[in-house]
Amino acid sequence: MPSQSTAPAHPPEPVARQTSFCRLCASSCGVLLDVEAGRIMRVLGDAHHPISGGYTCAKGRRGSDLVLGPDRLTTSMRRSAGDSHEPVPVAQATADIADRLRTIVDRHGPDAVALFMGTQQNFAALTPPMARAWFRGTGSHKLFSTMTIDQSAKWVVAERMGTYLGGRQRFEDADVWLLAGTNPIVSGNGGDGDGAVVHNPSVALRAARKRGLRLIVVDPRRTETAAMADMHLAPRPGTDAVLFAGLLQVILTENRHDGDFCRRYTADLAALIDAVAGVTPTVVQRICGVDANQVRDAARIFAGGSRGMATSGTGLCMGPHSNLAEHLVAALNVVCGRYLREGERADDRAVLTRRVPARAEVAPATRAYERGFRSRIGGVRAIRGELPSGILADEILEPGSDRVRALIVSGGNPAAALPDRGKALRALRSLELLVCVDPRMSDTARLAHYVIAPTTMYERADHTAIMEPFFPRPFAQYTPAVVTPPPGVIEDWRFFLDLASASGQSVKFAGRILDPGAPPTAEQLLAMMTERGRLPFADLAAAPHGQLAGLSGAIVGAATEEGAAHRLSLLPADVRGELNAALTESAVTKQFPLRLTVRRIREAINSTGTRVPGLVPGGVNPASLHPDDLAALGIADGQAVTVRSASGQLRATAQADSTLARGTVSITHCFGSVDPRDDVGVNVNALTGTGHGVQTINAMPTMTAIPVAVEPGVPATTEMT
Ligand SMILES: Nc1nc2c(c(=O)[nH]1)N[C@H]1C(S)=C(S)[C@@H](COP(=O)(O)OP(=O)(O)OC[C@H]3O[C@@H](n4cnc5c(=O)[nH]c(N)nc54)[C@H](O)[C@@H]3O)O[C@H]1N2
Ligand SMILES: Nc1nc2c(c(=O)[nH]1)N[C@H]1C(S)=C(S)[C@@H](COP(=O)(O)OP(=O)(O)OC[C@H]3O[C@@H](n4cnc5c(=O)[nH]c(N)nc54)[C@H](O)[C@@H]3O)O[C@H]1N2
Ligand code: SF4
Ligand SMILES: [Mo]
Repeated sequence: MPSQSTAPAHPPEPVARQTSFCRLCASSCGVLLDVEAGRIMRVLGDAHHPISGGYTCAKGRRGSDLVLGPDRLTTSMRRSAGDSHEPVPVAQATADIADRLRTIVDRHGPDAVALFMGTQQNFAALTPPMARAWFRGTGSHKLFSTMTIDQSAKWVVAERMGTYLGGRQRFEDADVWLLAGTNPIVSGNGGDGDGAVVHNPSVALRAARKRGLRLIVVDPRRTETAAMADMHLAPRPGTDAVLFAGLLQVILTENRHDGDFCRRYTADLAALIDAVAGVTPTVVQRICGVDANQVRDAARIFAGGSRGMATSGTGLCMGPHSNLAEHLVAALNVVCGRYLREGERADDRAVLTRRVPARAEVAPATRAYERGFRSRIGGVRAIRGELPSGILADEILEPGSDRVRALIVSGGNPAAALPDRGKALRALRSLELLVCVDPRMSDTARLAHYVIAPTTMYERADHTAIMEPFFPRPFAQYTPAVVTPPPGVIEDWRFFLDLASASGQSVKFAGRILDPGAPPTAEQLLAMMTERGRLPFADLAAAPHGQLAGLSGAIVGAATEEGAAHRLSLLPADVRGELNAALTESAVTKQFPLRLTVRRIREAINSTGTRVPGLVPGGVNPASLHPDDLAALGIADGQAVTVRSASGQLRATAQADSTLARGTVSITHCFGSVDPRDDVGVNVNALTGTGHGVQTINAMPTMTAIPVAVEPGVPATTEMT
């Protein structure tokens, strides 16, 4: 803003109102931006936006502070002596990085180079394909992303069960829906549903309930979403697999399943019936702490609905037995036949991207991960071309000829996000080369040799191609850059293209080899990405509030001859073994009698927002407990406490929260700082580890439902992260 005391040399420019969309989370809400003298003065919801209808959240309305705030990097940085950084022109930085990568590859081979793809990379259409294109050119196998410390249990399910290719039932005409370990009113997530609860979620859920949808929520906390539900089951954290086995038991023994769907599309229903036979509502009550009658009612309500799915989020996919829990959620949908049949209207949401025809058949389980690149760390295999991020720190630290020595981080903050924070920080600090592409000095950036300063969301042209699966209706939007970026920054995609050419690699994008001598513009690349879609790019660019694409008329086709022979595997032997383990293990111990769960807040998306002054209430993330638990522990609301787990400890401020089930502690992730002088809360990954409880296949650590103890006061030892 122009200073009050100095008279402006020119009359102030008028405020111009521009349309765009927010790119901080998958919701992609339509916004109006008041721009004055090249700065965004205000962010408002776009009431004419066909999907978000004027809705924005607290962090979206602070979007300009988030991207243009005081800690915004306006030039790339290079680490100088000690831990300080000095500005470096991006062309110089790119040339240096290419040199250093070449030296590392010459000495140790391409697998010494790794890429970590973070959450914010996904909200820029051009970044993921270009970062991947650079990475492909390196010849390395060391590709990591946040998916494998998030919901890769969903990948594991598809690998072990197979996938029905007709598509999933939709929220819009569902009469029942079950949300487990997800709080869409805050996260805009809702599991891999159909996007209906992603946009303006409270309004969407209220409207659905009004038309008769029955909502069941499974969460140890009475969340904002649970408060709107017909039924709220609050299991002990980490016991969801048993709860879902129990729901299946009721449905199968009471013959409430869809026998026709099961006969046509599953291979082993009898094995599932047998495996869950002993998991009666009484057993569920004992293990999960959910009343047996509630289990029975929930099963009957879910199976009694004619349409609607069970979907899940991080609360399930991060807990112990996460692969099993997610498998049983999928099994519940299968036995209730909650998929689209031949002749029904097919999923239509591919507008800018190519539509994959839906067919009433099964892609069988292939367990392709068994043939993936094998890491020397525990023999863990790549799944869907990625190594699990749970082994990234060990990939860097453990000796071996293909040890990771150079790491490029794109739109992520692994220093805050990885499990076992102590080990993760040690690993990041020990790299020969750490490059972080980030508009802020994040924790990861502070440890990096080079920080590449990219444009931020309102400084770049973009479209919604990669967000399409999250829209409830076929929709697409394009936005031009609304404000001019500072001269020292570079578009994320352009950094990866330049790095590839400085390394002598060619880059393939949307099916063609790009000429590094004459790089395309962002608009040209965005247009290329949409060539196989059904909406011409020119039409898209002419629709400032985005474009509803209408229905394509596509229907679910008949099975092919080959496809008709395939079946879903409901209960492979390894899944059965996991169920037996989940039924016999008891995680509660005297030493760690409580369970730490993780939850999201409206005001921050992962670490983004945690440092914006005045955005997060209280500025830090407290450790919340039920008031009766606090009283039993002799802890007052607001008092300093120590939270301990088998993996570490942290100091936090206790907060009374009566929405939590007894025995549960809740802390939001991705807060805290590597700099002890910053007062920005605590990092929950001081309490997570990569030892006990790590899942087979995707090496997913336990990142929620962690056994902990809470004590008043600060710890005697000073070892804190
Ligand atoms: N214990 C525990 N740990 C967790 C979780 C949990 O629930 N519990 N959650 C896990 C999950 S689900 C996830 S997804 C991860 C989050 O892990 P990450 O995705 O690694 O973390 P973010 O904080 O989202 O990092 C995004 C970074 O991108 C930067 N950024 C913003 N805009 C741009 C841009 O336009 N370009 C570029 N290049 N960068 C940009 C931000 O400044 C920020 O530093 O954490 C995981 N860790
Ligand atoms: N505002 C905001 N939105 C976000 C993000 C953010 O940080 N802030 N992050 C984004 C990202 S990266 C992701 S992956 C998605 C995640 O989206 P969600 O999965 O919906 O994440 P949460 O809102 O944390 O909801 C998880 C819920 O799981 C519950 N839970 C914890 N442990 C257990 C358990 O053992 N069992 C059960 N049943 N429930 C449990 C928690 O109480 C919490 O309510 O959100 C995205 N959207
Ligand atoms: S929900 Fe909030 S952060 Fe997400 S797109 Fe909408 S305004 Fe932006
Ligand atoms: Mo995530």
